[in-house]
Amino acid sequence: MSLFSLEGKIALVTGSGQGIGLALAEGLSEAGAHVVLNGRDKAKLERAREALAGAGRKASVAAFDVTDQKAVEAGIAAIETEIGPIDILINNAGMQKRAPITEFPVEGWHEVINTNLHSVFYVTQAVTKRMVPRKRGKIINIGSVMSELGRATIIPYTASKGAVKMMTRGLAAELGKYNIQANAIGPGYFATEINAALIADEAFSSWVSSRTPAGRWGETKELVGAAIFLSAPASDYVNGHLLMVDGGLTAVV
Ligand code: GCO
Ligand code: CA
Repeated sequence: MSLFSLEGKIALVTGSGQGIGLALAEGLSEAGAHVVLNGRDKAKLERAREALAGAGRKASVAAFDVTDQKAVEAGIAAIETEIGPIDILINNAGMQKRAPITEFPVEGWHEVINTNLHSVFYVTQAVTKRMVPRKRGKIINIGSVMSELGRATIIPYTASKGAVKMMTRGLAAELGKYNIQANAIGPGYFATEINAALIADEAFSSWVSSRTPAGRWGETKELVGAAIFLSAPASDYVNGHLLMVDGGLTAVV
């Protein structure tokens, strides 16, 4: 079995109806995993599942709101009984809101923290309760270059992604002895739905290209290799690592 094969593995990717989550689900299914697509919009997930099935991939849908702890527990229990044991969890669900701290709406703070951080606690708790007795598993949290760097107008998002980095280290500390590897991926600037406004902003878009050694924005399929690596036996001795996929942005001034 190749060090990078996911054959026979079940992988849950939260927030995988679109954007980075869908790209990761497609990539893991190409590496052989049975992917479970998650989000709140069942119809959108069904369309994504049909597209994967059309390409001969194994895919299922588990629609539940990752910010609702009871729905998460029920959703994870249903996956494990109806589909099988979750081997790989990618905590990808996330959102972005931009405004200066002086005028950032309080409900916006709560929405970002609920979606980007509380969800990681709820889903990871429900999944690891079942992974620990099996003594195997892979947790991959989607952090960000903002896990390490600050940028004006996105303080709630940045706080959530810094916390995701530290949760990853805590999970590595606690779960390593059960042969569960917890790691994170830190995307740089990718052309996804949450960044549409940034891409449309000529000045910002060219700033990203000049600030990034690769000299360009990333394409979501360029995150797949890191996700397969951290989901596969190839990373069985990698714990608590935040793997930046950012064209070099965080490596340079
Ligand atoms: C922004 C962007 C960033 C990146 C994301 C990459 O407003 O600066 O949304 O937050 O897209 O963090 O990981
Ligand atoms: Ca660091």
